[in-house]
Amino acid sequence: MMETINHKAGFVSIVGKPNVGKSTLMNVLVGERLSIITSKAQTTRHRIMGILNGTHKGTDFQLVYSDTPGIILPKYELHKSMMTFVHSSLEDADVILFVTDIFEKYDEDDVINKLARIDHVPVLLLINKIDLATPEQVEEKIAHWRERFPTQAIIPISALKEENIGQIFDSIVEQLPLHPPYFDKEELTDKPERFFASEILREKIFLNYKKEIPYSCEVVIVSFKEEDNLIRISAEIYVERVTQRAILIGHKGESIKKVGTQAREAMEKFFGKKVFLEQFIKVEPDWRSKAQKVKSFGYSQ
Ligand code: GDP
Ligand code: K
Ligand code: MG
Repeated sequence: MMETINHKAGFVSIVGKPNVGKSTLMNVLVGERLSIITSKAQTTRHRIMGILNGTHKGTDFQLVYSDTPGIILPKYELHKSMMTFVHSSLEDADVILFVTDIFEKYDEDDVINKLARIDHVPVLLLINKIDLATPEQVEEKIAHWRERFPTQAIIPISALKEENIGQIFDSIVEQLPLHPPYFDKEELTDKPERFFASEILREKIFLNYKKEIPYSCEVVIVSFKEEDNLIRISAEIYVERVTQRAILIGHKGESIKKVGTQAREAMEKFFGKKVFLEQFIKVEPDWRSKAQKVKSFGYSQ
């Protein structure tokens, strides 16, 4: 059994508009110690970005940083997805990091009004990129947000220059509830590239097919080879039935081709390199009920 005494654990949701610095902040917060779990532990509610295990003031903790699938969608989808997010996933978070930057204006945004009214979950409002502003501009921005967030913590930061990061970290861990680890520490893997490649492909499958298909698919990145200017990625997509494979492939292979193109483009953007993506669709009857098979979907190599 897992240790339950004197252990803190919780979900930390990082939300905010594109380019405010969420990924940069996440990387700084988890640092070298980033570990990612296998995709079988994903839930539809949380898109797990990183897990951090550690000790803070004598207490072991497990922080599960997450994002929701909608938050990484392009801008035109953002409002809608943030609304969905506000309605569903916020209830699950133990701490919310709401990231904005020094330039952002949110004047007429009802998403913000909703966030400001959250009182069951601590929200840390982080004003990022203060390295690009004068102290007066930072003060002005804090005052601007203070009106909307009278009770929440407002922390000016620079994710890039790692300013005030310790303060965020302390606040997060202090707000975490006592809880045993959500994810077995033994099962964590340190292969984030594969994890992100599989997450990107999963997301594209999710966006291109109706509900049953995404839920009956499992994506396994069987090889991930990084060369000078290119990453070669081979992915296997497991489905449970021949009929599901047919839907996945689509008329003359058009559906899977579209998924592959979208996934490749997103991977290129994410990794900052050209990607060569191969996809193989395999039928594995009832893979879900085969615990061993599912286990082998991990990235143990
Ligand atoms: P995300 O879309 O919210 O995940 O934002 P990213 O983390 O990808 O950052 C978007 C851009 O802002 C990148 O070019 C980052 O280097 C830059 N950036 C992030 N944090 C800071 C910061 O504190 N200061 C400055 N000057 N740039 C930052
Ligand atoms: K970005
Ligand atoms: Mg990002």
